[in-house]
Amino acid sequence: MERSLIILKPDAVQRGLIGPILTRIEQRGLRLAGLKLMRIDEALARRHYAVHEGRPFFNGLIEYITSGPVVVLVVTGANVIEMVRAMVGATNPVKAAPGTIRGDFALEIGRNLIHASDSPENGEMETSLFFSADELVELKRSTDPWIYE
Ligand code: IDP
Ligand code: MG
Repeated sequence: MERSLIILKPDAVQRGLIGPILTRIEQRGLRLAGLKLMRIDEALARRHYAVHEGRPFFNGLIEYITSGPVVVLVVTGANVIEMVRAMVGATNPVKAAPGTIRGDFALEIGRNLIHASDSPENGEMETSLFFSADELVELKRSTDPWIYE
């Protein structure tokens, strides 16, 4: 079982895209473990994006991700890291395929709407960065046997 930490970035919230993006995730059948609206402060932003520290876009990235409320969620299941990354599309929306979230809704790399964990290890790390254990649930749905063989 993997966990993917997804962030609907401030541009997604401001543009009224919470619903359309969550709909894709829900319709795919992905299993939610956590979901909340929050503001990312500078300290959390720097920890989350620590790997990019020193890059020319780093300061702009911190400014962007802290510029307004975000929606954060955790989805769980086999292969969710790869599946969610495929749904999100390439980092640069110019290269993102139509049918992906960035390929359908975004134009520029600095306003690319959504974050998703890029490895199972980072999925675990990022989940614990954004959610305490008591904020996460084990969701059982009556539809599960129709989604998982
Ligand atoms: P990812 O979000 O697809 O995993 P990363 O390479 O991990 O992409 O970069 C993290 C975030 O940093 C991107 O989603 C984007 O918001 C921002 N970013 C990355 N490269 C650039 C750039 O060249 N200019 C502006 N922002 C960038
Ligand atoms: Mg990344």
